[in-house]
Amino acid sequence: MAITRSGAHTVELLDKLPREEHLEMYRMMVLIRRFEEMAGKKYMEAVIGGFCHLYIGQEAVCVGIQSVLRPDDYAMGTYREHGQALAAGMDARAIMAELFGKATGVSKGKGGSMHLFDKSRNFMGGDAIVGGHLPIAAGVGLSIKYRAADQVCVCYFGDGAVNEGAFHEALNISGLWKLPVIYVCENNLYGMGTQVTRASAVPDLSRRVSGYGIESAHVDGMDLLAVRNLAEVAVRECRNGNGPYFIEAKTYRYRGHSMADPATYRSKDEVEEWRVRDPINLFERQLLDKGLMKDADVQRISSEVDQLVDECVQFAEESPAPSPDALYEYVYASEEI
Ligand SMILES: Cc1ncc(C[n+]2csc(CCOP(=O)(O)OP(=O)(O)O)c2C)c(N)n1
Ligand SMILES: [Mg+2]
Repeated sequence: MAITRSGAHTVELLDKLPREEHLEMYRMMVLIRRFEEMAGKKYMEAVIGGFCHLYIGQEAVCVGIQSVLRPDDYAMGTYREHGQALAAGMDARAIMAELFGKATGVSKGKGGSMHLFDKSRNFMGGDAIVGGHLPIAAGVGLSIKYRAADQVCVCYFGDGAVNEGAFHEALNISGLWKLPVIYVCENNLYGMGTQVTRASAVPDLSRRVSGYGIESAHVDGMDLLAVRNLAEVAVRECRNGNGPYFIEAKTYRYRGHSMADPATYRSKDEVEEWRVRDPINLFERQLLDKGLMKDADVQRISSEVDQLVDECVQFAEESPAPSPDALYEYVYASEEI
């Protein structure tokens, strides 16, 4: 029988975790924000081509989740996966180079923004098909179980994916076979321009999995420590063989669905209401109030991150485009990645 419950209270985590861990999570959220602002700028300059979906506003979700994973755990996401890839420890320079379509990119310039991949970090990619990677996550979960390992696989997706057939097939088999997969639904209220209440018969998404015997919970996705707290529970359950686990993180994207979307389907007031609870500002305030961070730390992290993002752009600009000979490489799985 599935249980639905809200994320646990989080304030104790402020005391419990070492200061360095807090600062690293803060730094990662700032890096994701600045990296994406730069990606948006470079897209508008037509330096980045193809699609580009920004994660700005949702940073606390992936940083909170990834912060409790081990390096040998797996993660995968949608086309909105820059932040998840960074939080999984992938090289920011190689991610930017991928966005620029360069040979030094994480997918050798063949994938672009929606197909970031890194075997060394067990990041199994972005995926452009809504719901398409959920069965893949179930497959990774099956491989973990088959090997009797205690890894977990995190699968990030949006509120739009819960209405896809692949979602229900993946959750059913995961529930039946007790696979160690943490399904993280980032409910940012919209699938492109369609509000979740206009697309889902049951808009309380954490209840949608009750038919599959999967434990589920929802959490304030703007509160980093709330996300981390719930992620700890989910990871523990999955490592102990009590998976899968479903997390609904209630969050918001400030930008349009993609760079091509002026977001006219929602009011400016709504965006501003969410910005008041900006995840980076909220966590910064918590750390400053607790004395875990000083204004000088904020300045230092800000300039270090800006420098890194500038290095990313320089690296991407100076990198070569893939050679025409590379066109047929990696078409078949036999080649080493
Ligand atoms: C199977 C499929 N149907 C439709 C699309 C077009 N499409 C791309 S993104 C998207 C909206 C998905 O919204 P959601 O799952 O909430 O994720 P978000 O973009 O909000 O992160 C749609 C319909 C697609 N890529 N794949
Ligand atoms: Mg959405």
